[in-house]
Amino acid sequence: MSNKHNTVQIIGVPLDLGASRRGTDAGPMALRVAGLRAALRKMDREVAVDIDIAVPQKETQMRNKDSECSAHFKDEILAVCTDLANATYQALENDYFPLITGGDHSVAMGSVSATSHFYRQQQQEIGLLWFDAHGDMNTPQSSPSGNIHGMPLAHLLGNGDRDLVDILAQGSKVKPENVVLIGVRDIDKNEQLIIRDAGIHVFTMRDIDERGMAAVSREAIELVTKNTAGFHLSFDLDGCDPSVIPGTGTAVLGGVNYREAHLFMELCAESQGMLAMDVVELNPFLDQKNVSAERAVLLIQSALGQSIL
Ligand code: B3U
Ligand code: MN
Ligand code: MN
Repeated sequence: MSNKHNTVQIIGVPLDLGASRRGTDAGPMALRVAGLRAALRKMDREVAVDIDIAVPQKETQMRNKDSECSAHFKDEILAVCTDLANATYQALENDYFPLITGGDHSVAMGSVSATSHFYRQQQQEIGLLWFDAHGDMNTPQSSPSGNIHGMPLAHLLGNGDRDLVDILAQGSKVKPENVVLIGVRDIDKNEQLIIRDAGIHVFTMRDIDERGMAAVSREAIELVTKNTAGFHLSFDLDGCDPSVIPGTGTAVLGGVNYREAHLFMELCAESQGMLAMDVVELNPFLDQKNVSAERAVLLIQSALGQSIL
């Protein structure tokens, strides 16, 4: 288990069909404007040619959000995630480190499916570290909103809509004991029961308050690396406090502060176990002069091994 993928490949997924609010489709662009590529080059990282996944705009879809439907834009999101899964798989085959820039969090159904499938071909399991204010454990049946960005983790664990579960390969992509949810503070009523039954590890903001970010992060990383080839980090920017990341659609008070987020990223880098990474839910239309994107770039640098000294 080592992070030998020195060449990074940025895979942009301008998707906002999984959320009610428009705008995360401009996330990959905002990260480019904030200098993501140059920041990686400054760290002596090779950066492969970017890939952009084609995503339809809401207004071009005949069948618009339907209040009867329990998983809005399912067909479109399934197609995007399948394309993304193929692109991420190809990046891993090329020995690149895939850096997936969203886009709403639905994209993780594609990216994590690829990391999982790639390592399962080698008879290895992956860990999944899910940094988020939310649980993302709803199914179409439990969801209060019908928004698929509240459901990706459930689907990666094998629950929910069959087509979304079966992206790239049939069935669940991660074992619950190898999954850690961290930073959570906003869970729906039905989702609470689902999370309790799922058998995944959860560190809430209360755990971080009581034990400190260093101890919680170290335990989380230990859990996702113990019996695995390494871990996929799925980083929802709304896990950070809204004062740090104002540019996100479902901000929740009381999140991880700027230094804690860097520490988490630094510990991820130090573990040398990270196999791929998503950075999602950036909404530049809600941002203040692109500061959230600029901070996200700095956090990505920490995750990829930038140290202070
Ligand atoms: N749990 C709610 C809200 C939500 C989940 N993820 C985000 N928001 N970003 C839902 O709609 O499932
Ligand atoms: Mn999320
Ligand atoms: Mn979230």
